[in-house]
Amino acid sequence: MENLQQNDVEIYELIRLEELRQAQKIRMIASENYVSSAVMEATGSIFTNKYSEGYSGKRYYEGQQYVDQIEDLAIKRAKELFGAEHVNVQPYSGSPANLAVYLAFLKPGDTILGMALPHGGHLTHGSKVSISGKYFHAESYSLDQGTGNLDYEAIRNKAKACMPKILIAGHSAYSRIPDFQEFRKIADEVGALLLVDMAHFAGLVAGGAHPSPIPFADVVTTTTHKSLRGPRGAMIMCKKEHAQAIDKAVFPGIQGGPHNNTTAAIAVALKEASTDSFKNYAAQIVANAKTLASTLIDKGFHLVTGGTENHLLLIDLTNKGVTGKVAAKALDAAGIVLNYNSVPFDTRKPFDPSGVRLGTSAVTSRGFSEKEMVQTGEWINAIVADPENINLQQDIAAQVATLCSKFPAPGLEHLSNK
Ligand code: DSN
Repeated sequence: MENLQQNDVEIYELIRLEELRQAQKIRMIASENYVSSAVMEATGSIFTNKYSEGYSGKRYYEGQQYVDQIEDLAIKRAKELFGAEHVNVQPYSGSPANLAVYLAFLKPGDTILGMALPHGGHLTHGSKVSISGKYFHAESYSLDQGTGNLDYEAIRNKAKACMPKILIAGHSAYSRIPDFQEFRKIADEVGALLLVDMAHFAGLVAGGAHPSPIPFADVVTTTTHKSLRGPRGAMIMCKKEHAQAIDKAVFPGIQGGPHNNTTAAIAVALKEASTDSFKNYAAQIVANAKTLASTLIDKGFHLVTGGTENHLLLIDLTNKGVTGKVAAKALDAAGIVLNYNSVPFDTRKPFDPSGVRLGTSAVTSRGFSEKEMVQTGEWINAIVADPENINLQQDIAAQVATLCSKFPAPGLEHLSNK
């Protein structure tokens, strides 16, 4: 980055510091990952210079000879990987993707039904502070209070009571596999479209480590940068009959020109995600999450739903006498980065909730396996037991950095021994 160093040393140095942070810490924010150098190169390519409102073969500006080819390739690869009938790769990220789906099928005031945010849903699934809850009549379903699992009879009853136009499945903080067939049945019983937001587990679906929602849903949205390990972006996949409505909603409905550098990088990530090594990666993400879950359960941690079937764990720390925020900050100081998170039926506020959420997509990208997960669980246990102990945090942070140096993260291999 010689040019950057010369032109803007402040930004240059901050990027170098962030590289070190990502190299030396155990990154367990469930929505984050490390992209390959190939994805990074495409993201930083000269396609960032090009405008291309419209779709392949029907653009509003000239000079699209190569843009059309990258967008066509990204779409073809997504269709093959996920078995989708129609794919739009232009949404800037997950929130605009979901908004485009609402614009395609709803009028202001229409009813949507999604998982409540404090129970693991996403802001854009109808939270009152999001446009999805302000412009539409948003109803929500909760998890079963006893098990922490999805309760399909409760969802069915809620759907029959509010008759949504769109039923939303998918989540940001739920560690089990949804029954997409059951969601389909409920949607059909009330005449709703079924939208599945698979942003968190798209990589697991791509790698065969999680059932696919594609055969059951009318529309599936996903970001491309979580377990799928691509650039910051999103895709919408849908049945052919909805193709025109979705495309019109993305452009010109809510967006202008697509970010072609991102589209190029999505295409690269989709190629990577169709390899056998990505299948192994997806399986290892889940194996790592299960190992971490059992390590923590053995140490008396209370995991919502009692465990995990995907990449993430949601831990209720109430029995440990520590809030999620205190634990998250202490763990960050010890080199283990995660986020504080509400747990279902939380009695605390979202900015200082009872739980933490963590995921294994990023650490698995750097090669952590079961042994490192057990070690990570032991460190988490030690910090949570004594969250004010600065010496302990520093001691563990040094051990974390040593461990990380043995597992070079994709794109940061040159820093692994610093
Ligand atoms: N912010 C993402 C997450 O952390 O789950 C969802 O958009």
